[in-house]
Amino acid sequence: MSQNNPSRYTITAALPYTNGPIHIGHLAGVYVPADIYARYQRLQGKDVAFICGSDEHGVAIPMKAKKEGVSPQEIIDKYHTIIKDSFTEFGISFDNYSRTSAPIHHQTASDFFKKLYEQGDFIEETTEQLFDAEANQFLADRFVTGTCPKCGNPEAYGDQCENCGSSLNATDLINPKSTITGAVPTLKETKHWFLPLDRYEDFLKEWILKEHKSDWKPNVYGQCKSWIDDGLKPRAVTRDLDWGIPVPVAGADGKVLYVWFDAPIGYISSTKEWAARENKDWEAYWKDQDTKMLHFIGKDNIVFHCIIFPSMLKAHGDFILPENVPANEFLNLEGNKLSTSKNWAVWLHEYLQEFPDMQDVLRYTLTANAPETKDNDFTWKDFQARNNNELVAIFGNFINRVAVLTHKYYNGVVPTPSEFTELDSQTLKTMRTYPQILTDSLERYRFREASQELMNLARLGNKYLADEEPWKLIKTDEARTQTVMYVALQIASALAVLSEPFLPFTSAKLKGILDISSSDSALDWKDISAKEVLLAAGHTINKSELLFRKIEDKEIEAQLEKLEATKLSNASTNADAAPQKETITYEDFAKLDIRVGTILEAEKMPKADKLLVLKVDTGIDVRTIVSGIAQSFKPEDIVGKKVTVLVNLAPRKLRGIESQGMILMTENTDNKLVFVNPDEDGVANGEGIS
Ligand code: B3M
Ligand code: ZN
Repeated sequence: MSQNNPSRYTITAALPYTNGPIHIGHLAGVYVPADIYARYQRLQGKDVAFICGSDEHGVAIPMKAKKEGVSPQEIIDKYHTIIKDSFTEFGISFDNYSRTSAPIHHQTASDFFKKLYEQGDFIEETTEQLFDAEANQFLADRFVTGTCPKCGNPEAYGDQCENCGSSLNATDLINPKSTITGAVPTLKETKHWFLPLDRYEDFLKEWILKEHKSDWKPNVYGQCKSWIDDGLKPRAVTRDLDWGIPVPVAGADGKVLYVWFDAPIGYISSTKEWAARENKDWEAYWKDQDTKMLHFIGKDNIVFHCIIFPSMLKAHGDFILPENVPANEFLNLEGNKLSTSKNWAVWLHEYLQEFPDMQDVLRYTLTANAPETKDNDFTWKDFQARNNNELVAIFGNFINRVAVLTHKYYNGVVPTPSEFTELDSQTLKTMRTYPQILTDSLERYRFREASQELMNLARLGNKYLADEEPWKLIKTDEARTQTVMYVALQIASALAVLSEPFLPFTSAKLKGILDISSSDSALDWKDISAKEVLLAAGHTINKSELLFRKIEDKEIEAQLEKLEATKLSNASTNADAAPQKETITYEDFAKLDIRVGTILEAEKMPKADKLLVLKVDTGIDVRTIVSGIAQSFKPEDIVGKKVTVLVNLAPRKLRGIESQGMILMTENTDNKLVFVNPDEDGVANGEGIS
């Protein structure tokens, strides 16, 4: 079911964490599609609140602060400003960009919690949670990583696995490890408030599985269905942390609201802030059934926006629910996952230094190649091709010809047409179908498709000029040339209007060239199909200027070299590496007797999943070593392997077998165990390591 033709839209875009600047992945996944949609609805004459703000709570912020040796407040102030500026520079037309540290948000989130608390919507429970004794800190969310119980990803976070999108509780993780100290956590009791999601199962089944089966994107619907089918569990909405919104009830000292409890309420607070400034009624945008609410997000945020936040809204009772949650998949960069910690990204502020005034090129490339239905790859070559072959060669070329010839032949005055030929009428008729074509794609959140249709309109114009060749016609048939130029100018006007959601800077420039920015000549979306004349004969246009410029090979090579340099520096620093241990003396090291050996025999330890029993030639003897590597190696594959052995480790009995040493192991980049391997020619068993 979907609302037909609502008059009011609340469009939210995920609140970015202020723990770093934003990159192309953020733009492609969330902000460009959201902005296209918001601009498009405004052009349709709809009442739009396009809402966003910075997400300044949660574990990510104090972690980043610690890393940079500054206070969390300094971190959020710094990145809030950088992020906000990037949005403005890329034309993301938020009606309001707030921040969750704002007093209005603290108040709104506290009140929301209190209402649910007073209604008895939470379960208060003392449970055992992961605790890092060394850091004296409970471990949840990003303070802890471990293996995802659903997909086996060894780097899942305490609240979520970024590989399979599952939402997790920290205690679900297999082999949890503190990200603060690297320690294996212990369990310690603490009290928290839980939102019993299981109570909302029936509601979610009805609302998502029945009502939105056909209008939500398959990736979104599929994820929701699998969570609901798995059975929902109560989820803690408070944390033991000193950064965040204090839990506003008695007996909750040292506890704050879980960031995913307060952040979506940030959409409400940001709407309130805007409404107060604009003298509007915020409640209409959150409570009126005639409002269509949409959440634009990345796929890792689906559970929070489709399951948890709607359950909170439902529990609260006064609010409407999102009509759709058009989440995107992820964007990769040159074949690798975008990563802030590995600096594998195109940062928006850096892009603008290198490609000044070329915001629309990036907006267009990211839209044409958006990760709408599957993860997608951004490549610099594709960026260059989209620019040179589409924006420059089709859109830009068409407009340039129209503007230059209008000045050359008519001093910039739109000529009077004579009789239309069949081709003229057909071309204008096709032009008039474009608002509907774009609407059909945009209303289904198919932004890639829409961007290609927009380019098809430019193609229509380009082809029309190429077929009619006014630059030749002018020598033989002046009247016909006037008609051709008139038709071309109508298409240019249509492009100026219809490109606005996608290419706002270009659209503004083009409206400037055509001089259709002033209110008496302004056009909107519907006018393109409804008006007989878009640009009247006798109207004077302004001087032509180029809309796009060609991107040279050397500019692309420079970008690729920059990424190559990042790869090299990443190879020498490992972002996942554990912190260095305490310093030791050479005497401490010299106590270790480490030698080269060869595995002679290997077999599985009966009734133990992890253990192999090895016979190892150490050069001084042949001895038995029990090693916990059975999940990484098959016994038959390792016989004959050269290995490094700690031979003077005190013997220890494992399942009744005495292990007389330890094989040194490490992990490869796939987190698989591998031998520390002295694989040089001619190293004999028994050689020491020093
Ligand atoms: N701060 C964005 C992220 O996961 C997260 C979104 C909150 S939206 C309410 O990067
Ligand atoms: Zn997973």
